[in-house]
Amino acid sequence: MGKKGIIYKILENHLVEGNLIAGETIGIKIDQTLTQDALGTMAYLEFEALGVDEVKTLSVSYVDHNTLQDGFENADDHKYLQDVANKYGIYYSKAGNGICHQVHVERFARPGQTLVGSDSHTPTSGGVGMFAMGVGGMDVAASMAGNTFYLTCPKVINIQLKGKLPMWCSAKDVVLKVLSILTTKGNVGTALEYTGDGVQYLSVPERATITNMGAEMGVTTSVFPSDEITKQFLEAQERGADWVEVVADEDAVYDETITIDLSQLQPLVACPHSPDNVKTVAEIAGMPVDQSLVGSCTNSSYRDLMVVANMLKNQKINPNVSFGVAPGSRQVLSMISNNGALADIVMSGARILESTCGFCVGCGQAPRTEGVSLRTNNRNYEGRSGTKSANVYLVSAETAVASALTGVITDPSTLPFDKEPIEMPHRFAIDDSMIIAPTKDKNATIFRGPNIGEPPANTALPKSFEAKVAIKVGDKITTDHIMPAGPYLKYRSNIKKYSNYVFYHMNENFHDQCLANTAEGTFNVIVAHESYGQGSSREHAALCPMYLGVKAVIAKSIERIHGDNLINFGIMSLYYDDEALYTAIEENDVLVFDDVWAGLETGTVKVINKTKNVEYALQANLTERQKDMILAGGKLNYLKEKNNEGL
Ligand code: MIC
Ligand code: SF4
Repeated sequence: MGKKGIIYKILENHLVEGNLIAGETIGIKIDQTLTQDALGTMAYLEFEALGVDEVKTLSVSYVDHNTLQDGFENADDHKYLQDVANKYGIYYSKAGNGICHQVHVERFARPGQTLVGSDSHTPTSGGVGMFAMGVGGMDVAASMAGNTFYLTCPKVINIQLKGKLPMWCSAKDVVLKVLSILTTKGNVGTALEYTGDGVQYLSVPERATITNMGAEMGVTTSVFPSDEITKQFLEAQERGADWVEVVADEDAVYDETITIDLSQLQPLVACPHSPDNVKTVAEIAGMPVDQSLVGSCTNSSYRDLMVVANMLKNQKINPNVSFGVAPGSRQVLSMISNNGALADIVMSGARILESTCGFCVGCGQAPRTEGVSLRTNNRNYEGRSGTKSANVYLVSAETAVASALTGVITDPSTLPFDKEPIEMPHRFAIDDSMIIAPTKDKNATIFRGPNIGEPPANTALPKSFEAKVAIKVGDKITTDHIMPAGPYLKYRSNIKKYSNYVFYHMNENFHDQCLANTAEGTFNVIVAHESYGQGSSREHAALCPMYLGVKAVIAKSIERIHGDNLINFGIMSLYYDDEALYTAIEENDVLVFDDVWAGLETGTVKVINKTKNVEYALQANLTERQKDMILAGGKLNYLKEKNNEGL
């Protein structure tokens, strides 16, 4: 047959329903799932609500986000997660074992298989040739229960990598280059497949850096081939048996091809406040730096930390810079401590941080007021660092260290020394003692601290109702805008409490206004423009608005994971093309939804703006299944109804 790329080959092997035609809905079998704690508690509460006695997938529950423990909440959540994992057959990776995506690549990811994870950077495992997607917690719960996973069959862009990177460029510069081309908008329904002769020069961790940041483009997934390099990596992880070759057919057909000549790349940087605001480091060189941090699931592998250590050997961090390093996993940390690299990092004046998400999700290391912070992570949304006025620049480990040494933003290729080549280890340090295998004891009791609530129930969508425009927002609203993380992260298991912070940094009164509207018998809607719901897969950005009586998001376009989360919680996503609608509609306008059921049936929902006295025809774009979920008031109700009917 021929003509297939890696992505369609994997999808074909997992296809349960539909045809592999870009844009069509397909159902696939899921082999593996992952969760992290900040979204895991809700996902497992949802899984429990489905009433299944054991997971049907290879599933891993990681604790890496909420590890600050400045109160009982995090520790309570950890205990709940460990108990649930043990009972239902899920591996539990304890706090301290590392960041979910780094550890998953090391210990679990398998070429040719499918993975869904309740974290938008799940495609990191695409670095070993896996079809890995970030999804909402409810979708992970449904997959663990053995349900088919439905997605829009993506169109595939082939990124052809040619040649070899210059000495001071690395994988981060490659993905920033791709971001500068594809941007963070308009990539819904697209997947990226990396091929070309340049691939052979990239190690698995470097490939994982690249697939990781596909999340920032909003693509469905990014995948590298599984080749000799993958085989060597898995063998070095004592997982040689997990290797299979997954490569594209020579004459594979793609929807589009982008060629990147690696040899022509320069060190790049994503400037505030969007990962696609890409410039060359040389363009902004010389700007004083307050903070520089290496870590996160993007750049914290053994390879990255060895680059850091080699560059810092016998050097001192500039006195004006606070330099921190968070090794991505316990494996990485143990290897750099055993080979002496950690000592080189410590002696340079670096701060050693825990192997967790930490600063990347705004838990600690907030920069000073208007500070300049260089970070190797993947998101520099305004305020995510914990300091609204700070300017966060996303860079490679090489650029982060070069700048920490000089005190100003520095292109590493201007340093007066050469970069030492990094050899990938023939054997990684393997010790899975912090990954607890489940006993599947059906009678085990599950600890539920006071922070753990029930997932809030929604009711079926009313046929006709009135709703107020509770907020009107602009382009590229991220789920960090909708549902801030940082200090509020610990309330993820407590929807009532967390709902206080919906849109908190945009309108502090959003929560109170919404509840005041519902008390008067009026629901709420959110009006947005392009690319609503970028970034994190946090389903709380749908779940908490649902709790506040939001029935619809009216937008020009909505990003994939968030769009699915809205449907999972019974919130209609309704689309317009007409710019005039967006210009005229205002906060507090009263909208009348009359026989919305009929509208969902035809695909066009008619809404009367009673305040402005005009009628809108909004597009619903729902599949039959999605429509049924909306009518049922969300996926949980839908799946329960389906199970009761024996479907
Ligand atoms: C992120 O990087 O934004 C997070 C925190 O990992 C999120 C998950 C979350 O909000 O818990 C993500 O990427 O999905
Ligand atoms: Fe954690 Fe940051 Fe990666 Fe999200 S992007 S999983 S917060 S390290």
